[in-house]
Amino acid sequence: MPVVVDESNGMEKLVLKSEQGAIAEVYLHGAHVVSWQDATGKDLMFTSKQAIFKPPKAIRGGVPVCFPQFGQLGPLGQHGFARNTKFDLLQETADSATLVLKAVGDEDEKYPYPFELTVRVQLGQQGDAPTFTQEVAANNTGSEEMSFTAALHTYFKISAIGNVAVSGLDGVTYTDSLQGGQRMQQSGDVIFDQEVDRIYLAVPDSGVQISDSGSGAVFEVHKAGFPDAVVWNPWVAKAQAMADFGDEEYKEMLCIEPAVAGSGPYKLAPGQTWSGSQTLVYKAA
Ligand code: TA6
Repeated sequence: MPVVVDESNGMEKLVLKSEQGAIAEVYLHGAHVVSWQDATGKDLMFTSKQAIFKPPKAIRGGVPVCFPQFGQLGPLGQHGFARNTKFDLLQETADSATLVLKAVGDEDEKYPYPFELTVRVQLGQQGDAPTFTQEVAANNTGSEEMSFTAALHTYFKISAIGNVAVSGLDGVTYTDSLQGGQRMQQSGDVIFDQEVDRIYLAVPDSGVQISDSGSGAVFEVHKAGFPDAVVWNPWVAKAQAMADFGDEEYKEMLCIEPAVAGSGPYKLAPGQTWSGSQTLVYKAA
């Protein structure tokens, strides 16, 4: 499918469709995936009804690409500038797209390091389960060492926050962003009855799952290249504080974000490339 202009916001996007009928929409702005639906049209990712589709503003939902910085882990604005910048289309097929950001080093005076960031999105199928694979690669095209943190800040659509548990993190050390980065150890599944904002460190690449007792569905989160995983639900106060997020929308979303965060920053020598990926598997009831 060629690049199309979304009539509602005038922004360029690609609409990917798998052989089985799953659909994903990827904006050139930020190489931002804003939706992933199964073949029945069910939303598997969350995007706020109040999301602002007006560059350079990052879109609230889907998968913001956080690079060359995650959060406040560096001198740049929150989550770096890749999610606020338009990518070029390198390649596309019916069910995949590859986009690239060729940063020349003047995007932010605090980051005078040129790089190329490639983002590839691929829809697939694993038995009856639709899959979503996203690969990122950062190549240092400059003459100096560059360091970065990063995340694929994925917003999952869930039945209700009280219905979900995240497994696969038992015993994993995390830093609690709500407690000044205090190091803690996860005991059992992660459940949600308040704001949660945690960076889990050195997380196994497979085994993290979101189980939704409301729908009976399970999301499997597989990753590579990203050592950490961020778990975030804004809960009531933070939801009310975000203009591009509905006050009640915290109930229908959960972020699990493969990241180079607490285990970073990573460093790239001139000419060196780092790559990371996530593969999401949606198993309906
Ligand atoms: O995902 C964790 C986090 O760093 C939270 O602290 C919260 O700020 C969230 O990202 C959203 O950040 P944003 O800049 O998109 O509002």
